[in-house]
Amino acid sequence: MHIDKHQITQHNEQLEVSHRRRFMRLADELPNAEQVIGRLVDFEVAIPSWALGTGGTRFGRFSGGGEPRNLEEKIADIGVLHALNRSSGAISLHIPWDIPEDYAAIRSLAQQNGLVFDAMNSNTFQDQPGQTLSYKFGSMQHVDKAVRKQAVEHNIEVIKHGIELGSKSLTVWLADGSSFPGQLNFRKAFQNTLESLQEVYEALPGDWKMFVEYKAFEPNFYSTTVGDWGQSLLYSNKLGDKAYTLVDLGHHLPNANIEQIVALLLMEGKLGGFHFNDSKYGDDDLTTGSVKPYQLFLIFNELVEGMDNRGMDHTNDLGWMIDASHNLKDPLEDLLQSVEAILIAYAQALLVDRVALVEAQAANDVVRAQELLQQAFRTDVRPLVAEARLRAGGALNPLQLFRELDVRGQLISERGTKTTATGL
Ligand code: AOS
Ligand code: ZN
Ligand code: ZN
Repeated sequence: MHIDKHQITQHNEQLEVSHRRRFMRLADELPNAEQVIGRLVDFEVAIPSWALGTGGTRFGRFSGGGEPRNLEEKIADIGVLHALNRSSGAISLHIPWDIPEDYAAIRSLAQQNGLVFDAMNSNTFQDQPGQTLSYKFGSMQHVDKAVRKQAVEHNIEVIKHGIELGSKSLTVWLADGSSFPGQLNFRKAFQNTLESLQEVYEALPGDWKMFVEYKAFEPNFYSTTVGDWGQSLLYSNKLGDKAYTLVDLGHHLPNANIEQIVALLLMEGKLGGFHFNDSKYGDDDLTTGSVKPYQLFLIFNELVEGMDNRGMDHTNDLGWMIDASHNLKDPLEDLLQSVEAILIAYAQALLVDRVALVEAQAANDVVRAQELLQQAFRTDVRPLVAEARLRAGGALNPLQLFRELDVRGQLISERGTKTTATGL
């Protein structure tokens, strides 16, 4: 499966006239349309290798067919997304689900698809075939030093794969925690985890970052050893300059003020990046922006505020990634929707009149401040996002073209209907 330039051009020609009309009208009203478009063109969000297949739950899994059966096919899938939207030019691998057999071949395949390797992800939440010791009672927190050592060595192994592929970061998400009061000595669990993380940190190349991902609950339901941003920040501060906190939007207790967390982490220089998704209840891993688009906008508002004032570069400074996986939709269509939602929220945040906002805040003009945010959020920026994609060589309407070309049908005929992509 491969999308040709001329297929995109043809699609864009069909939509060009109506797009141009809507774009001109909007651009006319905005003081900074060109600046926003420039930022959108530069923006990339990485796609995780495990989001390309149907997720499933313990109650069942319904395969959609044509799912990637190996790393090569995962790269091809993301290549399709990137060809369509020009904003998905990075893949995030998971070890051991994506162990590359031939580094050079994988690197060149990624290059042909215009992709770079984003953060590497380790896995100490499942026992793998042939593994000597079990992670049933945790990995880096474990009471048995031998289990901790196994977890550390696995992470170092993951770094080695990443070095070969040109990745520059390791994301550590630990399922460690406890499900019953009394099961765990919290302080010992923290100390063990810190020591284990320190050993991994020492193996990190000088130009690498380590992202410590927190999660409030699941698979453990009484305590989680990296349970919130405070705990993650404690670890990253103790580890050193290369360690950062990673915010997965689905990993908070209900109604947490994620935008405030983001603002403070940025202020501390400790925001590593994001796992974008959305949820109603918990770690639902739904399409980004599908449930709480205003929250997504408010997060981007803090990012624009905190990063632009420091002149930070959106493309290189943060690990932007989607972390989604669910049962119902075509995973590729879902990812196109997520990327679009992220670009929309980013564009809206770039529309906020910051000078006026500072004035309103200084004057305690609460109504005006709120109006300024809502004015930006309620602007339909889709023509700006489409224009950015057009200029970057992508499709005006990626989802429509995906369907017109029957990408899924082609993938099914190449790969079959009974496919299972490894992933969560
Ligand atoms: C788990 O809930 C986390 O979101 C992880 O970031 C991720 O889904 C896992 O590490 C898959 O590799
Ligand atoms: Zn995540
Ligand atoms: Zn998660």
